[in-house]
Amino acid sequence: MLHNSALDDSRRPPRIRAADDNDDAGKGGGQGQFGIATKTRTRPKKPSQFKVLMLNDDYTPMEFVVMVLKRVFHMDMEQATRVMLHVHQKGVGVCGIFPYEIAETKVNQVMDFARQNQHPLQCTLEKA
Ligand code: TYC
Repeated sequence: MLHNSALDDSRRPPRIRAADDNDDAGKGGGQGQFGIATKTRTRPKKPSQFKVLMLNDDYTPMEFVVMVLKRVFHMDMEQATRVMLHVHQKGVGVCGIFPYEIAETKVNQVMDFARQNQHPLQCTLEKA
């Protein structure tokens, strides 16, 4: 795709303006020269993303892991089975990538569900 960088500012640093840029120096206010140096973002930062990781263990039944992946991560049977087998074989696997609060909620749901069923299944998050 052609990229017209004259129209696209997505790759530019955010426009930052100082709160004391008001050109009021010399009007007798004094704030222009000595105002508090705060900076305001015009565009909010993208929220950072977190991977939710599932860990292997020797005791949690495969069917339970598949059920958790379907329930918490909305995977279908095929996807859930693929992720479960990947974790079983490699020791760890990614269930999904989410903003921090959603990732944390999903980790808690998996851990609560495992505990209620007395399985040692572990789930954690990591910055993407
Ligand atoms: N290794 C487990 C077993 O053989 C299955 C398992 C898969 C457990 C993935 C945890 O995250 C897991 N029963």
